[in-house]
Order: sequence, then C-alpha cells, then structure tokens
Amino acid sequence: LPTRSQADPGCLPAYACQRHSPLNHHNLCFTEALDTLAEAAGFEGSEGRFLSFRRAASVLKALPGPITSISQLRGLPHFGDHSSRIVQELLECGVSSEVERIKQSERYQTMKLFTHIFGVGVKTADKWYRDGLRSLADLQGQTRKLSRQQEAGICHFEDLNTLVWRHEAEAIQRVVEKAVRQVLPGATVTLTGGFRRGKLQGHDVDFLITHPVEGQEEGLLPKVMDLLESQGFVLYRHTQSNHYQDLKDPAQSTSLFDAYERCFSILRLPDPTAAFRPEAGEEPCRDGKAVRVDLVVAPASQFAFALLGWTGSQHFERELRRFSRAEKQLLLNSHGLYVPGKKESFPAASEEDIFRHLGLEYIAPEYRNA
Ligand code: DGT
Ligand code: MG
Repeated sequence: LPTRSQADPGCLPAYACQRHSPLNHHNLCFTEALDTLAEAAGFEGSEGRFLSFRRAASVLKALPGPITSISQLRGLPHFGDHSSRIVQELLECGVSSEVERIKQSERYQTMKLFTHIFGVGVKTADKWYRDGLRSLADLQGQTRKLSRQQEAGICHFEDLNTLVWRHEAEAIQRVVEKAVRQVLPGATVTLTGGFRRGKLQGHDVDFLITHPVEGQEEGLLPKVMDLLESQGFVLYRHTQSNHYQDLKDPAQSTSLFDAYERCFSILRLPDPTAAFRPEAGEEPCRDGKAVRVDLVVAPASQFAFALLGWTGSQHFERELRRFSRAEKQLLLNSHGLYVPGKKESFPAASEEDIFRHLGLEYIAPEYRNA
C-alpha cells in the first residue's frame, strides 16, 4: 500500500529505499524514455548522467498516479532540467526527439546488441564498436579470441534474449532444488532477483542457496553442477569459490559484486510438459530452451544480507547502500552491514532486521522495483 509520503508527491522521499516502487506503475512512457537515456549514458561511460536519469525515472515509478502536467514535477527529488525537458516533450508531442534520435543511432543499437551477449560488458562492447564491428556475424567472422563465456553467449544468443517466464523459472527451481537436496540434505533454494519482486518475466533466473548449519554449504556448487551436468541440464558453467575470508576489509566492498561461492551458468530448460507435471519430470528434454541461471551460496549467518542484495532491483540496492553511507555512516553490502573500519557485521536474521538497523520502514520485495 502506498505510504503517506506517496499520497503527496510533493514530499516523496529522496532515496528509492524509502519509497514503495510497485512493478506496475503509472508513468511507463516517461520512465522508458528516461531509462533509455540512462542506458545510453552508461554506454558512453557517463556515470553521472546515468545516475541522474536513472534516479529521475525511479522517482516516477513511485508516484501514486500519472504525470499529466509539467507542474507536477515541481518539488520532486532528482528532477533536473534535462529530465524535466524530456517529460515536457513527451507530454506535448507524445515522443521525445532526443530519445528517438538515440534509439535510431547505430552506436546505441550496436552497444545494445553487444552488451546483450552473455559475458560482454560496456568496455568490451565499446572496443568492438571502435574496431568497426556491428553485428553478431561480424564477431563470428573475425579471428579475435572470444572468451568461453562469450562463445556460449553468442551460441545461445537467441534463447538468452527471449524472456524467461515465471513458470519456466519455477521448473528450473525444481530441477535445482532436487540436485541441491541430493548433494546436501537440508539445504534450501530461494528464487531471488526480479521474480522475487513479482516479475512475471525476467532475463535470467537467480537462486540463493543456504543450509541451516553454518559451514555445511561450503563447496556445494561444484557437486551440484556435476550432478546437473550428468543429467544433461548444463550448457555452460563457471564456478567461483567463496573468497570472503580473503577480503582485506569486507566492509569496503560496497559494489554489487560479492565474494560468495557462485556459479554463472546456462541451463537447458526441462521438458515443458515436465514443467507442469514435476512428478513426471525425471528425464530432461535434450533440446530445451537455454536460460541464464545464477546460483549463489551464502552461509546462514549472512543469508539475510545476501537475500536483500540479490533481490534487487539494482537501483534499489544502489540506493540502500547510498542511504546507509550518507545518512547512517554505515557500509552495506551483500555480506553484512558494517561500521567503517570494523570487520564485524551487525547480525541480522531477516531482511526486516536490516531495514530496522538502518532506521528504514520495511519495504516488501514487490515494492522494490525502483
Ligand atoms: P532481470 O533478471 O533482468 O529480470 O532483473 P533482476 O532484477 O533479476 O536483475 P539481475 O538478475 O541482473 O540481478 C538481480 C539482483 O542481484 C540485482 O538487483 C542486483 C543483484 N546482483 C546482480 N549481480 C550481482 C553480483 O554480482 N553481486 C551481487 N551481490 N549482487 C548482484
Ligand atoms: Mg534476474
């Protein structure tokens, strides 16, 4: 339910982690335009512009109704001249010439294509663009060495750029759960990411695994992936072991990256008929759709922080960390909440505990679509 602050847009709080951002909001045409500008700024490495547009878009996602007049922007946090101008243009003409120009540009289209390849970030995409490459065929037709991850990304490009439905994510969850329990009885598998926020479709499937007895979870993933591989589900895997103990200062890692044991994978979706009849799903289909799956393993004592960190949205996470640092002088990441310079995290048994430590009203996952 909307909080009191949201009934009056004039006093919308400045941080996304202080607002309710439902999945379906009232200002899609504006947020799509602003998110496109943010994405394009990101492609050019303009972090400041990226954040300005991203924050402005996020504010509109929390409004209780549609923007129908430019005067409604007055007093909203993070609305600078540029974002306001875009909204005004959309209100007056239905389209923004700047956004349309960007969307039509070869640069934007190519960067979008390349960054949609698994294993390709902005830096690599930009390098390829500057080298004159423009298409997947260009990439395949050249001699440069691609990473194993990029090879897999190109090989499964079409499937990986088809959205994953919730029932498909759930079918994969059943397969993963079965393997995890076989390797480590008592371990649990939680669906995180966009699906936990109520999304019906996503670009990948994110799972968080833990075991009630601390330490039991160590080294779980290689065994689980071996088992899934023997069952024919694995198209690509890259496993990293937990390196939390190696971090000099665990609190300093406030980027989205964490040190958990994890596996970036591409799994083959089980037979669609099996997806609706789990008890009949013993034999996997050999030509199921390829799906990006991230598996993360957290020890029980850090589970609440991992769950909060992996539920997203990415912007909600960024804002939580910014709020912690700027307003509470605390450092938050997916492992814990720290006083600067201290190695020990505040203990937390649940996400609610973490919000409470930060003096924030608890925001349920379905309102974290910032
Ligand atoms: P999607 O998959 O496009 O439907 O949307 P999301 O929200 O599931 O996005 P995704 O899968 O990229 O990431 C899920 C959340 O997990 C996201 O809010 C940020 C977080 N996340 C992503 N990558 C990392 C990482 O390497 N480390 C940590 N700690 N968090 C990450
Ligand atoms: Mg996801």
